[in-house]
Amino acid sequence: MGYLLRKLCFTIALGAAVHAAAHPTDGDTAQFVTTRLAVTGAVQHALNLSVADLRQLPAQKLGELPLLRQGGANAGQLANLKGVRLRDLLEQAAVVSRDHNDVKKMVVIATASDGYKVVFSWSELFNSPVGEGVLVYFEKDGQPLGDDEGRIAMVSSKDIRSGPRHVKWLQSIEVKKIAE
Ligand SMILES: Nc1nc2c(c(=O)[nH]1)N[C@H]1C(S)=C(S)[C@@H](COP(=O)(O)O)O[C@H]1N2
Ligand SMILES: [Mo]
Repeated sequence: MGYLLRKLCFTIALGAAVHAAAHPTDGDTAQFVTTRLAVTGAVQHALNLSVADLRQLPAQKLGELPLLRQGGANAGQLANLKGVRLRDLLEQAAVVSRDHNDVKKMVVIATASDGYKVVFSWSELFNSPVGEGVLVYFEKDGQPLGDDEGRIAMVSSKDIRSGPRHVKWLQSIEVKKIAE
């Protein structure tokens, strides 16, 4: 096989593997279920919280939220959620900033147990209307979250299309300064 052909095959195989990892099939989702959430990185107090710990923070509720995919297609909806604001978690962990311009160069990376990741900027969370709607949630219809997204998940309810930043099986939150 010529070099280019081999390279092409490798690229296709890799693409398929990455795609499979990002879209676990229903039925084998139990392996992704998370029961604790770590808050790490540029924070004064790293946190490792159970659902019971999350319940100690001020509760937020979310009624109904249609989910749209990145391309605009319908991806169902979320309803009757209970959780806490990501902002409140970050305030508890206390973001480290040496001077008042540091936070403007920080991002918050949310990682799920299947490797899915989404990013927020500090400014988006603390200085824009988006922050108000970013909910780390653990309850739906008064019940713990099912294996399809639980036991801890997150959604950015003020996004134009809220499918992409609906993070199932949320595992960690990392605060990181990405520019000097
Ligand atoms: N943990 C995790 N959450 C995720 C994803 C993922 O691959 N893993 N995909 C996201 C995307 S891009 C969309 S549109 C919604 C809907 O995903 P679905 O394909 O499972 O319906 O979940 C989001 N949350
Ligand atoms: Mo998506």
